[in-house]
Amino acid sequence: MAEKKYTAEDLKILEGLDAVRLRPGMYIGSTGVKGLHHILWEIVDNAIDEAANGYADEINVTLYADGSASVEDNGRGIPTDIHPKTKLSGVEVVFTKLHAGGKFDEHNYSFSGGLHGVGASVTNALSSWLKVEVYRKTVYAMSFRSYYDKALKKYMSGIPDGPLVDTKKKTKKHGTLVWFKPDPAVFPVTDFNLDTVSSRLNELAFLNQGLKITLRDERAKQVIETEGGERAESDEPFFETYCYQGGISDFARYLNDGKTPLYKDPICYRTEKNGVLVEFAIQHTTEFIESVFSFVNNIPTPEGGFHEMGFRSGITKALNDYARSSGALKDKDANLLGDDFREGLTAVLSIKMKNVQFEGQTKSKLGNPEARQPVESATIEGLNALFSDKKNKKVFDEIVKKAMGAMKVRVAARQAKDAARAKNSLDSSLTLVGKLAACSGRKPEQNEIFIVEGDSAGGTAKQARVRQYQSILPLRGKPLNVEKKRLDQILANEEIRTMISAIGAGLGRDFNVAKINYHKVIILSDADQDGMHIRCILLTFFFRYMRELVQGGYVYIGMPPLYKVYKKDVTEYAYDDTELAEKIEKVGKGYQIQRYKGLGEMSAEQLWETTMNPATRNLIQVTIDDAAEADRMITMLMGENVEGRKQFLARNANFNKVDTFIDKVDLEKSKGDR
Ligand code: 28F
Repeated sequence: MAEKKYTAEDLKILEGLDAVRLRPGMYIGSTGVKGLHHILWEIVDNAIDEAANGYADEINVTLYADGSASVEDNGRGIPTDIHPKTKLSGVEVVFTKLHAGGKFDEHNYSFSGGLHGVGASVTNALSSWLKVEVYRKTVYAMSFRSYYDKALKKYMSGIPDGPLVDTKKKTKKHGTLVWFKPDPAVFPVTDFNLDTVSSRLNELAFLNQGLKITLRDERAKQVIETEGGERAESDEPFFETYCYQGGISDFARYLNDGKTPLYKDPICYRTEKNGVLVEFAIQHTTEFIESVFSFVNNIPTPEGGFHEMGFRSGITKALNDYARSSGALKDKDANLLGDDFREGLTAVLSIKMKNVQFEGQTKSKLGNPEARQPVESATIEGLNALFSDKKNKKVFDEIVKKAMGAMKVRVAARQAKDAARAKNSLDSSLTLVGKLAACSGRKPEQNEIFIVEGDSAGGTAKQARVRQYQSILPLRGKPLNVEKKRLDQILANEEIRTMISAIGAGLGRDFNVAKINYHKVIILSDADQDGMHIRCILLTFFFRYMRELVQGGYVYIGMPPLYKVYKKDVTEYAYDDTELAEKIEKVGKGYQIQRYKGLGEMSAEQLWETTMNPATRNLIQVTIDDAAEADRMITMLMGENVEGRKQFLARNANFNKVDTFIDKVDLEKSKGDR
């Protein structure tokens, strides 16, 4: 019997909005802060689609004090007529029917439906209320709400208050407005994060050349500069506009703020190959690390995938060809490696294709093998076209010169390493063993390593630890700031080498997260300026050279308490000033306060209880929410460009250095994490 097979995607359509309520995670990943923003992105995506199809050029997003958000585009407006088959208006279809994968009709040049691609109905199902206005000569309006029906004893999700109505009010506008309030019964936290929203909208503006996106946050005040150059709050709400005539070329420039480019304008190219739209922008700098940011259908793919592979091999092939044709490489010379060409490279790769498949730990890796070849040939074609133009000769000669330099360092470093290994391999391994107090257990999932500021705190931690699963690595003084350092310089640093061998999974492109010895790498430094600096330096190192360690959520920041509040037989610890007030009240009359100036002041027992015991400690998990923003931030804060850093800090003066950094690296606080 020829039975039609239904896939999971088909089933999603068959199910109603109740299913979304029942298992929100299936549709938006989680009901945490990420999921909350996801329902905003579903609406924004539809507006972006309308713009990508050429019908809209402006999108306005507003965040309101009551927790609601609105999105408006100036496109055609969602169809208001009744669909003959469903007997529903286009608006009702969009907000009450689940759409799987390839959104809407086939004729549209639409590539959305990325991560979940379930559409605006999911936003409706997970909102307390949602209102739509469509501007098509007159204003059409429809609203929906979710509520608990006592008689039916069930939750009603995204129910229309009535059919779509033509209010007959004349309008010169055209487009769609969607206004919704995330349901607190679904989301434990319903505050949109201004930073998250603004960086994503900014990114979308880069990815959609010429599109004007505005963001207004009525919960926040606009910060203005007074005549004296001071910063102050104005009476106006926060407002920002993002619009880039240069598209991803402007994106590359933006990422290179604070770096020194090797040539003035990014190299960029755009073409379509076998149904894949490929766009890239490249600009080399005097830095040593590579920063490639890739996107598929406007969705970031920090874990890479087949499109990035094609891009990398395309660059290597095309630039080796150029190096030979320009005479920089002679017949007898070996080809340059991809790594050589990518030293100091900043690149944005943006592709659009149908039926995308995301894979990997964080579902942010493109799993479509068919994407590779089109991207590779588009990259080669683009670079060939650009370097056959005489006026670009200087640019390409600079790139080859930089790559030749990288190659020479690479060869020299290899020789030095081999020589060193042959001479005193025993020596170096002994010093490594001396510093690290390794745990006895052999299960990486259970093991943790504390990287501790200072030998004395390191000593206390060694006494306090449970040696079965806790390793201690004390750091003497400030570790090396790896930003702006070449790999060979970084490897010359003993503390860094110790960390690499302790973690045990290699470094840089060779880093293999499957090999890590610890599933918790915990940075433990004092709660003062020096401690924060050390924390920044270590995070920079992990971000640049063990990115997957951070992406996988294996990096944590240990939070020692700031105060001990005690009397006779009660002791309480406070981790910040608000908590201090609470704890004083709790301990009551006759309390005493000790302020910890550093980890070193604690006894082994205290350190165990407050900072190391999984049942009672505070750990902050470090994750990367927005790799491009984090990269820019680190360049600004950790690099040598003093002027750039000053400007950056002036613009972000409300936060101190570390707060800004950490904000971007998105922290989740967990008390008692086991
Ligand atoms: C603020 C969020 O959602 N904008 C949208 C359109 C335009 C069309 C459309 C959307 C109707 C039933 C498929 C118009 N005219 N912004 C938005 N703008 N959806 S969503 O059509 C969806 C169809 O199912 C549109 C002609 N074709 C399409």
